[in-house]
Amino acid sequence: MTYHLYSHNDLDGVSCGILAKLSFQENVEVRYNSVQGLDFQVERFLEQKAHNDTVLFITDLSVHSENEKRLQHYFNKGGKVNLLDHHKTALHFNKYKWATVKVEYEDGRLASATSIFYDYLKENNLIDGNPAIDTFVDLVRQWDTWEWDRNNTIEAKRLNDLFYMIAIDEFEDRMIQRLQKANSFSFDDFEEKILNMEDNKIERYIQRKRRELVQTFIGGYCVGIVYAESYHSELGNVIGKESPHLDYIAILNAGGKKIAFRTIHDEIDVSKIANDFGGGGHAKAAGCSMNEEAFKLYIAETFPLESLRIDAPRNQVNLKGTKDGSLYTDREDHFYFIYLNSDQEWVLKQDKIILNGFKTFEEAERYMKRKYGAWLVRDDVFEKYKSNNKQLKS
Ligand SMILES: [Mn+2]
Repeated sequence: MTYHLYSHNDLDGVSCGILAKLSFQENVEVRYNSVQGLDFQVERFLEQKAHNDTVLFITDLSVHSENEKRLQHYFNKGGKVNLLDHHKTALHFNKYKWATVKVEYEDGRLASATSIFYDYLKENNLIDGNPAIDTFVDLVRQWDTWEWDRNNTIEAKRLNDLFYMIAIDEFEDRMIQRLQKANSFSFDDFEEKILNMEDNKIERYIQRKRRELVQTFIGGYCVGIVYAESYHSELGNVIGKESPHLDYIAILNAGGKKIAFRTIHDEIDVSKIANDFGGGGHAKAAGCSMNEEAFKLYIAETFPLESLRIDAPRNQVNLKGTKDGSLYTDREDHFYFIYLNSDQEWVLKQDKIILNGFKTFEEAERYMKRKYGAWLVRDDVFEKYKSNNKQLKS
């Protein structure tokens, strides 16, 4: 028996290829495809390679309706084909005997192509499972379904980082060697080293990018805008957490004419915003192509804006949320002071004028940052301000 496996060219898809090679060794031919490339491969298979002694696996992808009919015809004539996927959009394939599409397990975990394929191989006694493979498959599954983010499974993110840092062939070889013999899954010294280098690189990139952030209002939302071609998830996460007053972050790739939207807020659904521009995605991560309207709103109109200054990072005295008060300034040299008064109310003052009272420090800061784009001043500015203004709290 020989095997053909056509799979997606991302971590989940390639990990199906790795499991296939562990199971079938030199008897499997594996091809990785983009979403668009698969149908061509399948047509070519049916025309040139289909054989009674051949099993076709399609994983992490599904075929268009023409190929769906061809595969059903092929199956009816005794052809051996298995389509294994986890995308909601492929659920209708479950009507065929040759397809298994599962989005979620009974215990609530989300499924990935690799986890479904592993289940299949185990059920059919085609693979000798071991704890290393179990862990590997689960890391891939957590990455692909974004469960790693909620569970804070950093190893899953690092596995995907590694996947993009080395060639697919090398990734396959490394994983196959490791999964054949190990009782547990871990990165080796070389991988740890390049992953740490990559982490540092991302860290520096983000430090630079957060100093280029501009803030504006678009469609009633307070938006942070930054130009970046890579590390969108990391950027969206760091900027979102550092500046929770922003409803979402728009990451512009001017060369690629694309916008990515990210939010950390549960009450905001960026897929709706992407949808307004003909794009789509998930509630917390979405994207669209840059059409004329988006270009005007996100690039042309924001081009004259100056970057947001970041809050002083190394203060000992002027800290956020202290009862005695935190001092900010803005581009027009106003000072903003947020403090707790004797009625246990957080007061926001602009220079000597009280603007408003708030229940929490966070609300006061959010109001000020959205309206004035102010930033926390350094300790030395704070000390000077204190000596010039003896009665800060009145
Ligand atoms: Mn997948």
